[in-house]
Amino acid sequence: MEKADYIWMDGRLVEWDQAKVHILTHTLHYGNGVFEGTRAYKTDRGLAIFRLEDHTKRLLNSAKIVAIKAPYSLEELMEAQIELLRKNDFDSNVYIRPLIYLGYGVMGLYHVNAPVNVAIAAWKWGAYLGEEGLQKGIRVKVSSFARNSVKSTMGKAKAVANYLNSQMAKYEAIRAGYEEALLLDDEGFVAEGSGECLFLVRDGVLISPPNDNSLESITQDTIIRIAKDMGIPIERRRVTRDEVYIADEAFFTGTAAEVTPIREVDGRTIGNGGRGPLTERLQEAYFDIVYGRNREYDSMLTYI
Ligand code: PPE
Repeated sequence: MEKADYIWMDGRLVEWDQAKVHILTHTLHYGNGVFEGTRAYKTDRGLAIFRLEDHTKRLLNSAKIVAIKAPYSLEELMEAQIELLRKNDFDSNVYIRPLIYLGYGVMGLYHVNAPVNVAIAAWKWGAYLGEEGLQKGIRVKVSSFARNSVKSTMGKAKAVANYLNSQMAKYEAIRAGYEEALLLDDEGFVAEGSGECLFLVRDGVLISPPNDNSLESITQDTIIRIAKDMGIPIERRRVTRDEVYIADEAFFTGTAAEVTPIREVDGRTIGNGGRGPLTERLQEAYFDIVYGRNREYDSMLTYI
């Protein structure tokens, strides 16, 4: 990865190479921590963070869910992210990664006495599933791993521990020659990708599963708002894997993945085998918004 100058740690800007933790950091051993992934885009009016407040709210909600007392307020965390981007003086798009974690000083599973630390890093991160993926679409495999069950984990939290499952699904998909995994829930309905939500298009209708078994995705919400504004009919309902196979179009959404078309699932070609027409329209509209080219959505941007 490409280094930046500074990382924000507990209220201080620390040089990138000095941003270290103790080996007995609680989160490293027991996996209780929460994070965000937020992008900032280089617009005509400078760098702008996309939906900063929504991402930061979700970070604090995640902490609440896993019973970590965040030591900073919403305003302080938003300000910290802005400060980090200003001090690093980036000349391109960046990805921002805030992390609330349990630090050094207490071991054992009873976590509430462990110190709570916060770090925010930002770095240049290009197309998550490749530049070609954004244009031509990616190949996806339905995972042998079920998405974390709501009976034993809490998927409304963007919790560090939830990502072991995502990692295993991603690893399996890549090893099998695909680019991304699609996870079903424990009843067999489509849940989400390893780090994305799924959309289908059938007969001009945009379909996305509800968030009972997926992260409450900010990109998914953005696409739904765009589609509403375009007058495109939207359905939030459960989807099975065979419905994905016969969709006219399919795509993934996520902060990192942005809007990535899906051209194949389990050896079945989706639609025309490339980026579908509605996918392309929504993708274009999404990029117009994040790059500040559509003033109607300017309230989603925080200019640095
Ligand atoms: N589901 C999961 C499991 C998920 O991790 C993400 C984001 C989403 C859906 C989409 O959420 P949103 O970004 O709010 O639209 N995944 C992040 C992690 C990527 C990584 O590899 O790290 C991201 O896109 O930033």
